[in-house]
Amino acid sequence: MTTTILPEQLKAWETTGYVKLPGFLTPTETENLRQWVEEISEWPASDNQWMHHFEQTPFGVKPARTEYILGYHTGIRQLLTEGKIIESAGQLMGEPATLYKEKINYKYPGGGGYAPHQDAPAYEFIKNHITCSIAIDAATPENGCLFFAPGLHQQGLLHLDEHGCIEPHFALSLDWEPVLMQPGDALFFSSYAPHKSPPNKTEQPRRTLYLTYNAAAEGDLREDYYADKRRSLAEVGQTSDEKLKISKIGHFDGKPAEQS
Ligand SMILES: O=C(O)CCC(=O)C(=O)O
Repeated sequence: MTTTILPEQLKAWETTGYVKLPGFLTPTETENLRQWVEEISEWPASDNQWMHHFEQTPFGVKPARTEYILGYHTGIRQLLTEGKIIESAGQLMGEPATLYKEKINYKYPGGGGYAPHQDAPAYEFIKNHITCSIAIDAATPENGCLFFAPGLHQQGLLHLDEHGCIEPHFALSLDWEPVLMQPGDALFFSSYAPHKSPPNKTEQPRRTLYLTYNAAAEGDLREDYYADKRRSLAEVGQTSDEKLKISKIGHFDGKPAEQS
């Protein structure tokens, strides 16, 4: 099934660098996805298959993120690589898309937020990419939804600090808009769209699936990306820079932890 992005949605995309598509997944697809995410969150730790990352919350050590999931879950693979998500990414990019990376951010109660950043510096190997986030739980400012500074996605990299995030003073000068989501809503955003999110102050998780696509013409770079990321996280594991442990930039404001 193909979803066509409407002209007013394309306009919002071009003007702001992001666009929300409410009710993008059907209720059945949304429920399947919720069950798959529950299953995946319970997969045991693995050194060379999927990658789990944990964080210390006030309620104990909880999963923060799982990535590199595709090869181990048929339903997820089909959802991400066939049909309306990849087709919509291609429509927004103006050319066919291929998957670059996939992750679930769980943001359990007390889970950390993310400092203002653009994704582009974290994702090497490609110039342009688009991320599609799909809400598994409703997302609100209270439980840590994304906030965007609209209209800056065509200005390249903004002022960055030593962690690869947007320099805090500059970030304070921007106008940030929350993007509230319902389960099954999709939000597509440019790799240059500045965004951030607060911690989860509620008693329920705020789980979101993030799928990043690049132009197929630039090649299938997913394995290269993950090989490089595993190498760089292993190196960072030897240093004291805790902030870098779940990403190649230091945008995670939570406390990375070992699985308990
Ligand atoms: O899940 C969130 O709250 C923000 C995620 C994000 O910006 C990221 O993982 O780069």
